[in-house]
Amino acid sequence: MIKACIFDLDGVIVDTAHYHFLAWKRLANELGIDLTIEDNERLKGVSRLDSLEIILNLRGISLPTEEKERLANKKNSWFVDYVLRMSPDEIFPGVKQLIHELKKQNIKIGLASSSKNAKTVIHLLQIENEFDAIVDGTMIRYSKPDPEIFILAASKLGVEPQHCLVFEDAEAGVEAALAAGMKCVGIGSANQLGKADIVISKTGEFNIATLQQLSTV
Ligand code: B16
Ligand code: MG
Repeated sequence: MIKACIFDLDGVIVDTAHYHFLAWKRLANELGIDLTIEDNERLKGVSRLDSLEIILNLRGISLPTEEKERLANKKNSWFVDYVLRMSPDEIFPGVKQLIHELKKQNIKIGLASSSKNAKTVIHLLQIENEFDAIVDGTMIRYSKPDPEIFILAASKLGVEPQHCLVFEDAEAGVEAALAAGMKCVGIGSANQLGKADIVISKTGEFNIATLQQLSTV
């Protein structure tokens, strides 16, 4: 039985994934690297420094830690410039309604975002009070595909992992949810997220009537 739904943020609740892409592409271009949309898929759900490492590896570049931190901070300042202009009308259609429907069925609601900016984003979107528990990139040691973030979210919600359903747009996030022993709805394309229990193209398309069909326990 599903007792909690845990939402990823970037790409599931709002399209901050696009802002991450624009900021990483700008940084990559400064380094003489062309970052394609396909390359960007590998950055989704992955921590800031791990994302930079993936970009540098595209050209076999290795840099000292201090320089990597400087570059990651630079990317983050561009990302934050986009974020600070966000407003509640950027929440994907149907997401707030879905959360409200789930709550009516006594389903607990969690947020599990690898982003250290997640709290700023949900504050600007005016949805911070929708969540029973929030885990962000400042609270974890290992980023997705490690299951740590989802295990911590489940424990804060007081729900066992096998009773949790995760909404994720990143391959690394789907892997993390499954490794945590949870069910997972992939948001995006079945080509990339085929390991998820079901894949839908948009979060707002989730049919709440199918919720318990996803559960085997
Ligand atoms: P930050 P999510 C992830 O958020 C993004 O998908 C990923 O692209 C980003 O690198 C990561 O957060 C870290 O973000 O640089 O803001 O700390 O999808 O887990 O909500
Ligand atoms: Mg995401």
